[in-house]
Amino acid sequence: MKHIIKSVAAFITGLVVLTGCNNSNQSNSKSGALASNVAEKVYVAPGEHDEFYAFISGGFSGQLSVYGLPSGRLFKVIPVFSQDAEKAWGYNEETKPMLETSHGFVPWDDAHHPDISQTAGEIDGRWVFINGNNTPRIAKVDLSTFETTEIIEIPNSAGNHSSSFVTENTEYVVAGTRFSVPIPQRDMPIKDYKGNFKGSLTFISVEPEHGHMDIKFQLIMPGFDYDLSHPGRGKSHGWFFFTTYNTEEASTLLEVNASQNDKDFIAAVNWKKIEEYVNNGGGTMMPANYAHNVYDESTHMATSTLKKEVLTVNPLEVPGAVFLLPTPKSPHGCDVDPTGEYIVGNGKLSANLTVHSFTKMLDAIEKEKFAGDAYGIPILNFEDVLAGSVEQPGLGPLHTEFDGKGNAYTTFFISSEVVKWKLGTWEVLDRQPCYYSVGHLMIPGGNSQKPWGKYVVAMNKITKDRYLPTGPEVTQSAQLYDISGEKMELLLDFPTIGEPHYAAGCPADLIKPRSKKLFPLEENNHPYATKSEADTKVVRDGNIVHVYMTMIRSHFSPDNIEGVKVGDKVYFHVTNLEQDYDVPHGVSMIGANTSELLIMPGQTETFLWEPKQEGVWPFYCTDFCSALHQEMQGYVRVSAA
Ligand code: CUK
Ligand code: CUA
Repeated sequence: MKHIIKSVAAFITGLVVLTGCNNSNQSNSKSGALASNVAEKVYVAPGEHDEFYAFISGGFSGQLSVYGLPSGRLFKVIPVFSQDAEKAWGYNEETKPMLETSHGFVPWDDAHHPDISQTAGEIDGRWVFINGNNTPRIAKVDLSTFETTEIIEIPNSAGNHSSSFVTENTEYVVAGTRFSVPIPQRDMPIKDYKGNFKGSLTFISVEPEHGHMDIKFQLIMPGFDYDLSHPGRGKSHGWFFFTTYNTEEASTLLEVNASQNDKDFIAAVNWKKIEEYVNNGGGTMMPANYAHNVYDESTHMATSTLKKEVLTVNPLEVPGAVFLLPTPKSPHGCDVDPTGEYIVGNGKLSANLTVHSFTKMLDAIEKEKFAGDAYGIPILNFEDVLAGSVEQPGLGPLHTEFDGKGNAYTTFFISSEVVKWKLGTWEVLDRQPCYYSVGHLMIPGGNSQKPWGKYVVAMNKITKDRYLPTGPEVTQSAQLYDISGEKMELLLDFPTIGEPHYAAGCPADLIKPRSKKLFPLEENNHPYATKSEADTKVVRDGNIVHVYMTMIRSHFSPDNIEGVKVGDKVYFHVTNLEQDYDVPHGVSMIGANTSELLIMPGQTETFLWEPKQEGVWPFYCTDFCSALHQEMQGYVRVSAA
């Protein structure tokens, strides 16, 4: 056995070396000379488990995918802001409400930044939050079921990009607008942007036990674009930092490109102060439309509620709550180190990487050393808050993560590399090429007080020749590096779903013990649940027909249904009576304008069928569940209306 593993490992190593040698773009790279033990470092033997979970965003697929590290194996794709025929997400009657918004049913979004909940500044493995950029939303995925259980729409927001990052005790998940827009929305000339369009930074409270989300307040900000954010931690707990661009407040960025401000800002927000203000009755209720969708684990059903108002706060009403830190030049990522002292502004067009000091910021605020307040908000002096800068580390810095050993890792999009540098001395320690044009990177826990600084995953924007060609569209790609030693070592390429932006990771041991194996039948509170075959029935109510159906290895009950008419709306409410781990059944109906249902043990799901033609129409189980799976089938007789 051991011998086989060794030779498989050697074979994989051989492949990696070959790929590396084939690559023209890496004369200075070490991947052409990978150490012989590289394959063993990512090899997880059959039946063994990976050490880490990685949750990688699916970008424009609207999904979140779950990988193991170090193997790079894909375990699951969780539909969030998408319809998914595999799981019937957004197709069955139970989950359709999850995709409702104030604009109606929107079964798509652009999902960028997953962030795992934290307790006392450390990843706790309970929930993953993720943003939808396009129709601004924040979703919560429960890591006991790996299902999306809540989605809240963000009013007065557009682009929703500097989202969804959590504070140290998951007090809040925070969502920042990308675009400034008229607040409240109204018909007005676009050219009158300046002074009229506003940004919004939304603080969504997270109830500690079940994670129920609610918008606590919305900070109405100057008309910048807000790019990314991160919470303070440790000494800077209670603060939140946001990068901005278009501080010119221009309606077309062509103009900005011509007259680019030398510096944009990192907005520092003392959310504790605003929370106190709001708790004392501060702020203004404003009309706003937004949907709040909740999936109930006990009924296995979602409900969508349209909310009508939101509490807004003007920062000028709360002195000492918001400050602007000048930061060159079009900063993208805004990353805070594990101690909470350093705030890294990744200026995309800047030659150097700017790092601000939280201590110096507080000091300058205390001494009231301000450079001005052009927007009514105090602007600090660049020199007063600068901790240091990494000189010419690379081109096009985007994002930074931390290993908890005093090192930072920054991605450079243009020079296509990850650069390791030292916090405090700002010296560059190592650099490794990425294939190609890296966006985000992720160290498990790398945006918490306690990173597990063993691996970094780079998520690349361009794949080109890294895999077998698949026509014009090639897979997106991630790369895994070992960062346990002094030098980074490339271990693995693995394909990803959609466009991965950010990812979040943590040790599997934080999640595995909480993982649900099935849904106990006695706890199923679905209003149409059928808990034994004896209770199955077909009930007509006008032209609506309810089929109370059960499934168990390997038959449906009832399996012959008569009395249905053309033009009826037939709801199949199907309960899986199994109580064993990993025995789902599926059900599908010919001509149904929906997907199949894949129903977990103890769960009830519903699909709607509207028969258009007389006849006798079959249905069958879609999931190979037993030796008699193929026999798991039935008929519905449809008569003339
Ligand atoms: S963004 Cu994609 S590479 Cu949405 Cu976090 Cu920087
Ligand atoms: Cu049940 Cu196949």
